[in-house]
Amino acid sequence: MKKWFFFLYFLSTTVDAWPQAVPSKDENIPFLVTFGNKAKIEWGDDDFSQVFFFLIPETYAGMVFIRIFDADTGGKNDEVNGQFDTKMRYSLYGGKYAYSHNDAKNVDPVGNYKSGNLLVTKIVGQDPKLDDNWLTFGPFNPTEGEYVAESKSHAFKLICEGITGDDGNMYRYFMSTSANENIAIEGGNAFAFEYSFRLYDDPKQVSHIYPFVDEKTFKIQQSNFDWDDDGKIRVSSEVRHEQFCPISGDGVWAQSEFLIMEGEKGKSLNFEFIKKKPAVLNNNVVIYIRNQYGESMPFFSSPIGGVPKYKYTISSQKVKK
Ligand SMILES: [Ca+2]
Ligand SMILES: [Ca+2]
Ligand SMILES: [Ca+2]
Ligand SMILES: [Ca+2]
Repeated sequence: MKKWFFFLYFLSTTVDAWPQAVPSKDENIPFLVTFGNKAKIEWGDDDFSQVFFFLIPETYAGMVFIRIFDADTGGKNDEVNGQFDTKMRYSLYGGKYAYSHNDAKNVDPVGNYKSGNLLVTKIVGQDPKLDDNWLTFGPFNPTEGEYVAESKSHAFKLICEGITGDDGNMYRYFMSTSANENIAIEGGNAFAFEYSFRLYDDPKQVSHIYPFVDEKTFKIQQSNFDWDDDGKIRVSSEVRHEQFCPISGDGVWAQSEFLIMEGEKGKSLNFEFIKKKPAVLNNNVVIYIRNQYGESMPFFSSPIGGVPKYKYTISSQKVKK
C-alpha cells in the first residue's frame, strides 16, 4: 500500500497555472526528447523511448484530450542528423495494468511495459501539418484509464518510441478538456519515472525536476546520462541547502547516492540543472532516480507539496553537519 502513498497528495498540490503541461512551467524544460532508434546514444537518448502517465481525479467526469506539440520529426524544433528520416510511434494506453504493471514503472523499455489497453496509436515522420503545431488524441472518457482506488483517480500512459531514423524529436504534451485549446483539468497531474529532455542553450535558464519522496524512502540513487559535462546538478529541499551530484560526460552515465533527511519525506526534492558558460548547445540528457529498494521514483509535473524552498533553521543547520 505504501507505494500509493504519493497519490494521496496529488489532489492537494499547489495549483500551478499549467499543471498539465509536460514539461510544466515549474520544470522550465524546453522540450522532451526521443531519438530514432538508429541514432548513436551519444546524441543524448539512451533507449529511444519515453513513457509518461497522466492522472485524472475521479471527480472529473468530462472528456479528456491528450495533445502533443510538434509530434513530427522535421521542420522546426527538431534535431537533424544528416537529413530527417525518423519516425515516432505515439501510443496511448488505459485499462487494467496500464499503470499498475511493474514493467510500466521500469526506467527501461523491457518486458510488458506496454501493459493495458491500447486506445490509440499514430506513427509520425516529417509532417508539415504537425510541425510546430498540436496533434490531439481523444476524446476519452476518464474511465477508459486505469482506475487507481488509492488515489481516486484514473491513469493513462503515453509512450513515444523512435521506430526508425537517427534524428532527435523534440515535443511536449498537454492533458486538456478541449480538442483545440490547452485547458487544464482541475486536480490533474502527470509524471514519469525517467525523463529524456533538452536543456536550454541559454546558461541563465535553470531546469528542474521534482522527485517525490515517500515515507519508506531513506536513501536515493540518482543516475544521469550524456550531460556533456555541462555545469552542475544541485539538489535542495526545505531542509537541504544544496548538494551537488556528479555529472556525466558524452554518452555515459554518472550515478551517486545520498541519504534522505528528516523533513524530506512526503514532499518533493528539487533537482536543478545549472548550465556552465559558455553553454553546451543542443544538450539532450536523461535522468532517473531510485530508492534504496531499486524502485523508480516519480517526477510530477506539478510537484507534490509544491516547489520545495529551502528554509534556513537551527535544526536544518544541525542536520547539515
Ligand atoms: Ca537522419
Ligand atoms: Ca518539428
Ligand atoms: Ca518534434
Ligand atoms: Ca547530451
